[in-house]
Amino acid sequence: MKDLAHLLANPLPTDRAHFDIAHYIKHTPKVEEYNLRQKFEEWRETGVVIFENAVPDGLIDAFLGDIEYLCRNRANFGLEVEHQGGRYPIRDLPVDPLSHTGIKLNCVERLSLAARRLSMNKFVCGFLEHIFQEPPAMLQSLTFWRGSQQPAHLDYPYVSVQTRIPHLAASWTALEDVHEDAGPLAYYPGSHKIGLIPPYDWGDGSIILTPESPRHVLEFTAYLAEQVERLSLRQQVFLPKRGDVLIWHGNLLHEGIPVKDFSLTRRSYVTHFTARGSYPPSHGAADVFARPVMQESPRLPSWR
Ligand SMILES: O=C(O)CCC(=O)C(=O)O
Ligand SMILES: [Fe+2]
Repeated sequence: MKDLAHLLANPLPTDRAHFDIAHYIKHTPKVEEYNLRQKFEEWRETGVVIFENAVPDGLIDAFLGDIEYLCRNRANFGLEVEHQGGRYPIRDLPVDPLSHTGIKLNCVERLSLAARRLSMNKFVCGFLEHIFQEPPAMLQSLTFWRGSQQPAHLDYPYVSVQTRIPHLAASWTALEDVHEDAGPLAYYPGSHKIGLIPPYDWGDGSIILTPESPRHVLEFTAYLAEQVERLSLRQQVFLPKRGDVLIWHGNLLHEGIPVKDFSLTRRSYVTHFTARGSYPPSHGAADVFARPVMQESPRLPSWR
């Protein structure tokens, strides 16, 4: 069972108290285009780093082209989509996949080469290699056309296929400039620190949500809202430009804030990562480029 003892026994190596950033940076042979020490310190303090203008424009265009093609031709596709608590093959979604807030397209990388390339961004993967102290492996992606309006949460109770639960981080790529009324991403700097928010018990000591969990997501949401109040956590809204990428720690509290103007899109692409050594063997290739394309589906334009 994944319980508190599992959490405590498997921290990220760089979250261990004795991890010395200055010593590590002095001895790593990897040279980065950015100030690694500064980014590392920001990460430790806030649980977030941001790389501006980190994605080539053409790749974003190719990805958006794939999504538009997929949605225009959705009768031919079975990709999973989440909408109002339900999961549907995209061909059966009762609404236009690009029309409503809160809709998530799951794992488009199964169909889109552009998605795989977006996930394996060099800044993201390079930085995560420092954080994990081993190469990262992509777990899954989520594509948003509009704001998610998802209340403040932590990802690890939901993203829990990795063999060591704390070996988790995510990247959030802006596919357009994000307007403050479009329901941007927000986060609570510093909330990732071990020992600050006590891990939530989903029942019988489980730290992850399972189909048998007696606790409901709404109870988790209420618990986290209490913690925000108790710890006076400060919300930081992220208003990126197209091509900016934010990486968050797997224990960082974050949310999609309410949409104020429903005419606005908020196109973004999220990838969850684990360390290669925590990638579940049952999930096939750890290298996303070695994974097969989803069967019985036409290829999206970026493969051609
Ligand atoms: O983009 C958002 O609004 C929230 C995304 C999120 O929480 C996630 O993908 O884990
Ligand atoms: Fe999340």
